[in-house]
Amino acid sequence: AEDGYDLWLRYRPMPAEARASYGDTLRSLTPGGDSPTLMRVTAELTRGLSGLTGRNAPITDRPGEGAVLYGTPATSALIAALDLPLSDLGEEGYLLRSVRIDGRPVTVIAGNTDVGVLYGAFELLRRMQTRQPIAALDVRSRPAMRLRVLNHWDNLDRTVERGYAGQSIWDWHKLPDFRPRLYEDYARANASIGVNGTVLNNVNSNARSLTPEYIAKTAALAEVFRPYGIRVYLSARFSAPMEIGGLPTADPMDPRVRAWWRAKAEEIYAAIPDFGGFLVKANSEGQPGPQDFGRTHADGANMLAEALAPHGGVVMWRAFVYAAENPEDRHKQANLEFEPLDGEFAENVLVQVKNGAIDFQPREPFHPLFGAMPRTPLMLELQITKEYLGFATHLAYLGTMWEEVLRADTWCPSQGSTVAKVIDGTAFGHRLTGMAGVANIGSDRNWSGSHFDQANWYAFGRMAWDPQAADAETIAREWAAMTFTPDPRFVEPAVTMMMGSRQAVVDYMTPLGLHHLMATGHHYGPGPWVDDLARPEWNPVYYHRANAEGIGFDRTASGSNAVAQYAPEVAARFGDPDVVEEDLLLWFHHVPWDRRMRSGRTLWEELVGRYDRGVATVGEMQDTWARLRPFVDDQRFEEVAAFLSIQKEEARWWRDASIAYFRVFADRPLPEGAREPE
Ligand code: GCW
Repeated sequence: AEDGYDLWLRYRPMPAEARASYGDTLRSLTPGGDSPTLMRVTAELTRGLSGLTGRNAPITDRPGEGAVLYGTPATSALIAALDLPLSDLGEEGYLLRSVRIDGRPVTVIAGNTDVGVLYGAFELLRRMQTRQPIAALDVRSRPAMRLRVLNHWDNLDRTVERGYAGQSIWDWHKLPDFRPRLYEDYARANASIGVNGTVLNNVNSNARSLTPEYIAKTAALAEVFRPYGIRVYLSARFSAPMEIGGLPTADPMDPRVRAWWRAKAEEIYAAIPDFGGFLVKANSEGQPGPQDFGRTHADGANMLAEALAPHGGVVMWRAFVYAAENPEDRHKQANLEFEPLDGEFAENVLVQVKNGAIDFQPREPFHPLFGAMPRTPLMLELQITKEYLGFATHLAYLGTMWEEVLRADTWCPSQGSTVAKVIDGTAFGHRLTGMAGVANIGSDRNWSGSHFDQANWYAFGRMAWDPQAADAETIAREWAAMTFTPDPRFVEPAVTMMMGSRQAVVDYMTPLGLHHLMATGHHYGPGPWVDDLARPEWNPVYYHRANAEGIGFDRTASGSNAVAQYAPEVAARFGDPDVVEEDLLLWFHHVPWDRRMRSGRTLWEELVGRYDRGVATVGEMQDTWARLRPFVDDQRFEEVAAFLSIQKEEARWWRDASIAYFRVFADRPLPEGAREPE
């Protein structure tokens, strides 16, 4: 059935001509070793070649004409003899090359490690799936980032925080003994896009995940993932020494607490020798942390780092903090807490920073911390699951959002220091680097809750491999070709639809820099009127600040002055309403309703226009999809079509509710031609 389970690893038969030519180029397999990883490579190539070309590729010891020879120089004399340029490919890079051995054409996949070879095998298959030539290959690639990690916000009871794809795929109850095929397919999918780590449990974490019982379960998953180059990590609850360790405190300066964490690390590494480390949400939204004991984030992180260091583990310490007691603009709080700690974190600590300062909104300016902590490795945290972009039913390709943040120029230390360069270490010479994505994976047959949300998982991996090179459109094209069909009559319109989809959500939910206007709790649907929540910064009215004069949050010197947390050049741009991009205008400025916009319309007219444009774009997406019917199987076609019609309804809902509400303040007529809200 075409239920989406195969993701982008969907090796359906090519058309006859292609089958013959690709099949002739790749006829047989010569593994250069028999490690667990190379056995997985053999399995994947076998599956891919037989699926795509319809021919079986026999396994041979000597590479004959059309062989694929794969392995490392360490385990294969044949590969060693080729004297390939592998030295600068690191531990995870790969080389694909068409060579001749004894006069016969052979395709080589080589790396310094078996995992590099695995990545190369997936690249070869990707080239076939996207119908690129493979007869004269000379490709070398290595990841620019060390940690490419999914963050599962999965609870031990199998609920998933902000998950819209069913239950958690981790069936804790049946682990460690029962390991369904699903776990291995999860690992295949991740390895195919270069993901090399996974944090199994929610950052709002339960200390039980660190008990012996759960360490054994985690070890079982680690065993499944290991041949695929994927390490497991756990979210650590800071107060665990009290909850499961029987200590009266979790103070990071207390020797008993330090000893407890050291022993815990030893226990974990005894079961999982390649355990990755801990992810920590501390002193944020009610989670325990070092500040409960009068200590800093650095004190807390360094204590855990000390426990993990002897085993090679890392701490990913989150900067997503905003305190109830702090009256400052929420936008500023992470910088206020973390900037002063720059330089104080241990060597194996990364500070993990969301792309924007508020919370995964449809559009945010880049987080000011990226230009403010040169002496600390900063990890970028993206949200693959669409908490604020319509859950799984709204089609929103996030590649464009992530490309926008990666390309944003922090101007720190100088022009051109993009967020990509900050996180990949080139801006400040850090070697410990990483990118995290909050997973959108669940137990739904299609993994992600919707077919198009698979693209966001895919894009995350591809972008984490090399953030400076990340190109949302190329990635969308690859994904669409692999997941549906490489026929350009499908791919081109589908990619156009994807590329415009996130802007459409911005337009119908939070245009022109508006943000955090969603309904309470579940974050689905509009709630710009909400102003009765316990903490001021939870209320949408705190963010839009609409009144009779205008709308928007003044974050310049006359307001919260959050702009001053950016480098002066960036602050100057964001801080000037005539210069800042209109898509961020109301993020930084409180703007009069009659201000002239670049279109010549007033702000009020422009606002309504953007809402209308968002709704209209969804209509166009529906039309596009309808035209693509001939290229898509019925099951997936119908599912996507049904979701698009939900999205259309709800785009209207957002538009109508927002316009009806803001109009009370604007007190101006709807622009000519605009539909009355229902
Ligand atoms: O976006 C908010 C979410 C919370 C989440 C928190 C965080 C895990 O609404 O559900 O908790 O961010 O990132 O810690």
